[in-house]
Amino acid sequence: MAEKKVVLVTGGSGLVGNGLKLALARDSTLERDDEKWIFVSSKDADLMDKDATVKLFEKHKPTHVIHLAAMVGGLFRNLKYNLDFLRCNTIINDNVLHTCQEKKVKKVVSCLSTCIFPNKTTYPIDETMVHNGPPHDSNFGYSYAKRMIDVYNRAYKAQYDCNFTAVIPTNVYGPFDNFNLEDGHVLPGLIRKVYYAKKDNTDFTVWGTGSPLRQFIYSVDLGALIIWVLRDYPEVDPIILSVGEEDEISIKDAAEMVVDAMEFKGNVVYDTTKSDGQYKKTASNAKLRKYRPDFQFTPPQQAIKETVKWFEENMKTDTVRL
Ligand code: GFB
Repeated sequence: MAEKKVVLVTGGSGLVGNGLKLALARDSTLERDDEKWIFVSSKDADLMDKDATVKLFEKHKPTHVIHLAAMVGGLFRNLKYNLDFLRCNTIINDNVLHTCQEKKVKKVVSCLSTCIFPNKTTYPIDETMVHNGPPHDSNFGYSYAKRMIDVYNRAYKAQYDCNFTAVIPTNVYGPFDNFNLEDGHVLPGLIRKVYYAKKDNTDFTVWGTGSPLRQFIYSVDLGALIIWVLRDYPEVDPIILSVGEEDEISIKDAAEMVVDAMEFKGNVVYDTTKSDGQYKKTASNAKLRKYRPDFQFTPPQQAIKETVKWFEENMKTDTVRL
């Protein structure tokens, strides 16, 4: 009888945590009888507190951990709170990873982000480039805290032979995202703004010029890939989880997809007084394709439509993070 696995997901109530739940629900072939999945959030334990972290692990006795808990935000929130992003994420990561080692967790998958790569870089970015220079100034706090997870993973491997690794997703979006204008990311921001432009019969204002380029990954696809990393990815070195370079689109393209998905007929205007942030952060998914040449990403038009549907339904029950 295979030994029972207990998979603890920190940050389980967020965008990526729900992406995991939706991935498991979407594809029954991902289910395993010997796995018990536990999704926890800051309501279950304050991971800034080491004792609370230990108590959480002693309660659930995880054999595997997917570590998603973090202080996260879009460009505009990062611009304002770089020190908070640095401190909070460093403390959380140290508490969680050290408790994983102390409790002999068999495998840990942590979540980084493509915005942590060097600002001055050649393209496409790949996994070997994480530490090759300072990140974009807009989010250096978050970026250095996240980069340290990769350093932690190598140190835990060297000193304790721990099997800790990390994934590097590009811009994630989907149901259960943060739709708050100041703190959220671009796609939820666009969906929220079109929703109110339709409701109030006003213009739809896109921030910036619309020219920056992004690779967007649907949270449900990301969830399916993280489950694969947990079960079958053998390396400590991080792996970029993204659509291909050729699937990179502009903010303007994304705005137009949201307009189509929501059948918005009003004016679309660009507020160029707002920052564009990084122009591009094109990442290679060659390493992922080496392992998973078969993986099919959800077409963005369909993924945006599913996200819009979730948003509109949940706006009726007031369960959207606005
Ligand atoms: O997702 P986002 O906020 O962050 O995207 P980044 C910012 C880009 O979208 C800028 C434009 O070019 C903005 O001008 N934009 C247009 C908007 N309309 C909006 C809007 O309504 N809301 C927002 N937020 N942007 C983040 C990092 O960078 O990437 C985070 O700061 C994280 O740390 C995330 O790693 C994945 O993609 O620029």
